[in-house]
Amino acid sequence: MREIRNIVILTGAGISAESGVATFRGPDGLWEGHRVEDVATPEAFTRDPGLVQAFYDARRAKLKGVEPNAAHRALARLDAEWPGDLLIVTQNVDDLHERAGAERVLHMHGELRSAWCLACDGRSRWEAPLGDGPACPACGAQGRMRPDIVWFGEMPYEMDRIEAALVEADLFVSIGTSGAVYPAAGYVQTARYRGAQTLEMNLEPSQGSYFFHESRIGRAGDLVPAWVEEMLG
Ligand code: BJW
Repeated sequence: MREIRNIVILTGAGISAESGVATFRGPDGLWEGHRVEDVATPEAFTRDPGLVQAFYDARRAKLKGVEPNAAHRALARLDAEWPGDLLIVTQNVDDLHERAGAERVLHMHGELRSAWCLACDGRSRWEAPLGDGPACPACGAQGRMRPDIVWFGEMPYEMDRIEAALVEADLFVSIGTSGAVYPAAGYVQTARYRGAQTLEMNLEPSQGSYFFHESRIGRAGDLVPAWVEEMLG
């Protein structure tokens, strides 16, 4: 096995579940009660912007009441203390990695606390509702702000940077993601093909579980701190 210096960590909704943020799939998932096509596609936004804005306004408001958990804090510690390259690629649109103190974080599916102005193409930090059609702080256009979220059929952010990190990775770790959504679901294969060791930590085997060298099954809040201790110990 080659020495581990460069680490890429992919996180999904499962890492925030113990903080009280809903996951997507499964019995209590966010998609329960919503059809994906009704809220998470650009077509849905064109058809019914009020419904889509309300869905994201409610989730943005809920963020104020949640805190990072032991898994976020452990990754922040690894980020601070790991001497090699490290990149946390999160599919999550919450800001719990940052609030735990992690710095090397990339949000491939966008962020709830960011708004995208369709008039000037600018992004602004955003805490308030978007449903009432606020003006863009950059260009002043009224009612042209949408959630800065990557919907189905849209290109995830920073694909080149992610690809470059995967190619250089000695270790790829996936935490709390079902492996149902591409391109993130394919990252284990990219990293493994380039010689990385691969590890997943999830409540249950993910859809791509057989691509990983090792699967640890359990809660992120238990598994991730123990793994970080192994890495730094
Ligand atoms: C715990 C736990 C605990 C619970 N501890 N674990 C056919 C084949 C292949 C691809 C496609 C296809 N048809 C269409 C596509 C492309 C499409 C896609 O993948 N569709 C699939 C449905 C098949 N992808 C796209 O459109 C993407 N864009 C794209 O591909 O552009 C073109 C392109 C091509 C090639 C290269 C590059 C680009 C865009 C995808 C955008 C995804 N957006 C969403 C919603 C918006 C954000 C939001 O509203 O918040 O992002 S979908 C939703 O799923 C969200 C998530 O980030 C994403 C992944 O979900 P995640 O995180 O895995 O959550 P869950 O709920 O699925 O799983 C949670 C897991 O945690 C479970 O396993 C639990 O067991 C576990 N867990 N508690 C540990 N305590």
